[in-house]
Amino acid sequence: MMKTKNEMEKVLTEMCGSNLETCSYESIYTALLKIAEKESERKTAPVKGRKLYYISAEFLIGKLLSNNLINLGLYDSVKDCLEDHGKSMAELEEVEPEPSLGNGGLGRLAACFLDSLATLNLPGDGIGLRYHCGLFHQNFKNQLQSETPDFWMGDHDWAQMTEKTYPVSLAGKEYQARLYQIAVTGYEGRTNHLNLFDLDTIDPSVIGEGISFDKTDIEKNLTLFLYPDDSDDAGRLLRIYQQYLMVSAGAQLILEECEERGSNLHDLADYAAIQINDTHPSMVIPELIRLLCEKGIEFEEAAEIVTKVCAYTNHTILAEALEKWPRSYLEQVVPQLMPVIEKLDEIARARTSDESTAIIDRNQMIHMAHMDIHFTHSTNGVAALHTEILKNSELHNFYQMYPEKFNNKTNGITFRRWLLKCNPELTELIENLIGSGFKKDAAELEKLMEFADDETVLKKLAAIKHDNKKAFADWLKHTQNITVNPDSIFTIQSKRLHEYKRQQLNLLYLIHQYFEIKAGNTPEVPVTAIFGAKAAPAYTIAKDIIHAILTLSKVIENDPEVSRWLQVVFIENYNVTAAEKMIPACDLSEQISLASKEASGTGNMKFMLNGALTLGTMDGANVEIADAVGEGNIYIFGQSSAQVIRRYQHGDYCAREWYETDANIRRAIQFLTSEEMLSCGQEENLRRLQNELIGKDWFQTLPDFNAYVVRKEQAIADYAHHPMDWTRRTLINISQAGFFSSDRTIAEYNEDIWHLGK
Ligand code: 26V
Repeated sequence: MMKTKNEMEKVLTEMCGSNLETCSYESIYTALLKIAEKESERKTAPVKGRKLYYISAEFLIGKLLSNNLINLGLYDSVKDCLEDHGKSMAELEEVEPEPSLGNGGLGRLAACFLDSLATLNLPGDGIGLRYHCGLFHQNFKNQLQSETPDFWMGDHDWAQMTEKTYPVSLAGKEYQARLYQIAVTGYEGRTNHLNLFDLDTIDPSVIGEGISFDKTDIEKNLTLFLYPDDSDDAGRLLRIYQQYLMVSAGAQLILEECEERGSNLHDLADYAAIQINDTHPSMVIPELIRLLCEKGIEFEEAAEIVTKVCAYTNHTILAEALEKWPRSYLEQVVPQLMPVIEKLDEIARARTSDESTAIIDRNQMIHMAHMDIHFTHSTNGVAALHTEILKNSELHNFYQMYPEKFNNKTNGITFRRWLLKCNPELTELIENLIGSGFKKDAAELEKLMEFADDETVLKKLAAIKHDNKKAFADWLKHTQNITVNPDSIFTIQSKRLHEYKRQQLNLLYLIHQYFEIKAGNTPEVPVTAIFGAKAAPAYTIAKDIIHAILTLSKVIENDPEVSRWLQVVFIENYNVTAAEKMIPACDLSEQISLASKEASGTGNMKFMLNGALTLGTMDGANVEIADAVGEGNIYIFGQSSAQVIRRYQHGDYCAREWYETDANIRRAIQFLTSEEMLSCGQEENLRRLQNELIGKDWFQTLPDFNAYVVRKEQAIADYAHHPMDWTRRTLINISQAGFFSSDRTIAEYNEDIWHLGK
């Protein structure tokens, strides 16, 4: 293994076939990809005992080059060697396309988990789909979002085609699912694999305008896109096709591997643990039972085996996001599963007379989460509050039936990508202060507390934040031609666009701020409000919110009186790569979902780890962040989850009353259709959003508005007047971030649910 710079130089020069000064970044990238692949192969190890299969429709892995080089211990020698030859890692990284195989938190969590599994030397592979275009590319034109396909697969990517194929029957026709594999390198750990299935027959020429395509031509379109909007029947059916391709091929792979390792299938639970990531892979339950029965096992035993093998994670309490399929859809696409699902429904009904827990309900809808809870041994939520809400309200009837199955696993993030990779300066400072143990044992960050009052350290920390803000500003200029002021306070809200996440609350605040500045009440320091968010293509109001923010950004830009103090920036095509640039540059992290609605959030953890203070509601993992740092080191505001749940139960929330009685709220909402806004934006979109906020406001933005304004103004004043204290509090946040390492989360899953072999 070539550890030193000189060894690396020799190998690279040989592979690139010319002097490193003159060869292209593309050829260096291809050479490094091969080197990393070879090195990671060396670190694959045989499996003893139980192996985990993490099945997920999404793995938002991000770019892999730097991550893999760091994990394999090659990063420094590559970086130094390239620098000697006038080349930079930053430019090299630009060559690699980002695999866009996820929507947001759920997919990114799966990627963090794979990293932690390999780092902890645990045998655990991913199973998913190889989407050719992944999630759409977001474009802004006239302050509106439009979508185009993202052809992320280049000639050289990390997914290696294998000879393995598995037959999968879809709507009575047999298809061959081909296995591709991406090596998952652990930080000084073992190599696992991400197994992605695909068809050889996919044909991008069926794509029409934007991201539209003929949704009926399965052979050509099945893995073209990450689940397209399900607003029409063909789209919903396509999702079932995708899901079954994934679970059927996945189940065959699992059984094959376990039999090869000596399982007689009756003892499958000694060889395999399957984690079902949300309900998208739930059909793996009936599919495994079907396959086991085909191999001669009795139905009841097969159902018991599968229950022992499988565990389910719930990632949302939004009712509309809990998948249920009309029976006729499954009859059409996967008729072979229907007898199995019917029997499972009978068994579940025999356990209880409670109709609300049925798998097939009276309207002939099939509830995937219900099947998961009945036929797995574990159901977990992803943050303490979320799990409590599942137990006490959303899934209360199930909790009463199976209290022993319910458990919490608070999410986490991998520190390799979200600290070592994205914030090398901060990593170095931490290493100089407390040694390098924190890279594998995140709890060691706590040692930083010792420096909370050390002015020299705090000054260094503040300088690093400033450097990161400048680097982010350069990146913004270079990629999006936007100029921002690194001496302003950066407030960032980056996450999928959804009404429950309440980007519209931030928008209303910014309008409020606009009026205040006009009235001479300028903030203590200039403010740069940054957003990053994609809206689902069919989610009209979400797109209207983007439009309103972009329009406000223009209005302010055109108004020198305001733009000296306030700038609104919306990053186009927010993705993992953009997140890696933004997060280290953030001062104030906006985590402002309606309490009870955000299952966990993981961006909140990334910002905290990189030295931002959180402005947030008591929702998801914010609650645990607040507990960890203490109330003086976080800005909490808004209704509690209990208040929100009560309001929903009483059904007595009336947005219009708030609008009519509160002058500030009224002024902000009215501004949406003001002359200023209409001169830059579209009346139809702005008016629709305005009507939504006054007439419905389902996610209760208005009751939290005033508390939000007060807390945010306080944060901005603190930042401006007490910079040293601000930095001290960011240090406390960093020191308390250890709990939010996905290494801790994975260790808990293993301890309580998987019990993997080593
Ligand atoms: C899915 C859908 C699909 C159809 C319509 C509306 C809708 C709304 C939300 C979702 C979310 C799917 C699940 C998900 O991504 N959950 C996220 O999982 C993260 C990792 O556990 C967690 O941090 C986020 O709080 C949670 O929203």
